[in-house]
Amino acid sequence: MRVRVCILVVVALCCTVAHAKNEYLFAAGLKYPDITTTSLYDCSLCHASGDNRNPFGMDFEASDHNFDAIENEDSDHDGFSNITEIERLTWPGNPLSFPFIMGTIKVLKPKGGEAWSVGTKATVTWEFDGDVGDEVSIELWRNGEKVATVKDATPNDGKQKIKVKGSWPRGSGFRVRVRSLSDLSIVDECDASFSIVKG
Ligand SMILES: [Ca+2]
Ligand SMILES: [Ca+2]
Repeated sequence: MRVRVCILVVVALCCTVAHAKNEYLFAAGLKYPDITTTSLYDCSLCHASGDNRNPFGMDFEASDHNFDAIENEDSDHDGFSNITEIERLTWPGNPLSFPFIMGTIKVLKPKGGEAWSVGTKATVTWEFDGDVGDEVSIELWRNGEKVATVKDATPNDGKQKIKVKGSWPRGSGFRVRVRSLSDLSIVDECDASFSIVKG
């Protein structure tokens, strides 16, 4: 009986100590549930080693353990705020860990619903974000199949006039795609289809 009580006391003490140490980690998990299934859900979120805090841990302590107060700080000075790093699942206390920013392209024009007349010039516009490179290609697609590469390579300046060719099929279901030449996976298509009509 005495042995069992001792074991219970030891277990209880261990749990209390462990709980005290992990209290802030539990709080982090409650605050940011997405991290709980990742390697971020660990003492090293705030600690470099043992009791030594990393920059995020130091800011967390200085804020009186208030995650909200340091979300917009960039504790490790890697150019990404703590909340951005936590949302992207990189370490907010380690400058060698930061989000990979993939470029994006968004085709603005044509919007869809237009009718391009053969022989006239149509305008394609797009915007981009992140590292998309200096040049893009412009492609004409119809019902999921590529009709033509309208421009092999044109400066990524957000605007290009293109001549509507008589050799292209006419009818509905056309879309334009603008694609990065430095990363062919960065591509966008206009939101809705347009028509090509006789000039
Ligand atoms: Ca950072
Ligand atoms: Ca970082």
